[in-house]
Amino acid sequence: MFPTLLAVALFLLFACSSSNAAKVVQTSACDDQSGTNSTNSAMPDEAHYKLTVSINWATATTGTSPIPGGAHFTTVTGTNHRADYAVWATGTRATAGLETLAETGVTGTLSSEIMAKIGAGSAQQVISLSGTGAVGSSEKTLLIRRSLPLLSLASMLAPSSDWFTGVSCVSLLDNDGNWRSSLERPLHIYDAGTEDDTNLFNLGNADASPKVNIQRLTGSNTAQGGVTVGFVPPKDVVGTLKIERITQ
Ligand SMILES: [Ca+2]
Ligand SMILES: [Ca+2]
Repeated sequence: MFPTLLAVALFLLFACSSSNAAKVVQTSACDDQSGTNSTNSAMPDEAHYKLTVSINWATATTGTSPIPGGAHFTTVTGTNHRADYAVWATGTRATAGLETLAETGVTGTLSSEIMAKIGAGSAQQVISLSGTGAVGSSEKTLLIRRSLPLLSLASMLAPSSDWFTGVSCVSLLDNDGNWRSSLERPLHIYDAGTEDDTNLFNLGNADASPKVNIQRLTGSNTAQGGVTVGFVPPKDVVGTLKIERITQ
């Protein structure tokens, strides 16, 4: 018994000391993981950031259709997290939480998924910003932990089948592990791959069968049900996300 316990203790000691001395290597679910493996100790462990979502869908109509009546964006939901967790990513299947958000705007399932990741140490907080009309903006100030520097957000483009906008794995750190002072990202339109798109800008579509990977809609591609998307790039951008470091 004793030699076994000693062996386990020695293994744990070695594992802990080696993880402190070397870079922390994580299984990555994110393309962008800038600064996540940096050992830059000069940077503060936390930073305040202001997020501003600015929407202007009025300039992002399809090639032949005006924006639909009642057009709006639902509550923006997401988290800041490690590279071993992607809330969503193009080329992968949507989670049940993203499917529900993209199809109905309801955020409860996605929030539960994020809560589970918070419990596992892979995410810090459920981030929620107010939704907007077809034109509008919404902002939020957050405290971000340096060990969880990647930002992911999603908001349903409504009404639509399963189309949404947002960002995935935007690092608030540069390659040297310094907090970025400000950055801006375009808000593209994505198809969650979970609902047929035959009726454009309509909630009354069938569940996708089979479900496919999340893809960015660029106008030149064809959505589920054989629908030609018809966006004229760069009009597949419905807004911008501005991320600014602030001092408090
Ligand atoms: Ca779809
Ligand atoms: Ca569905």
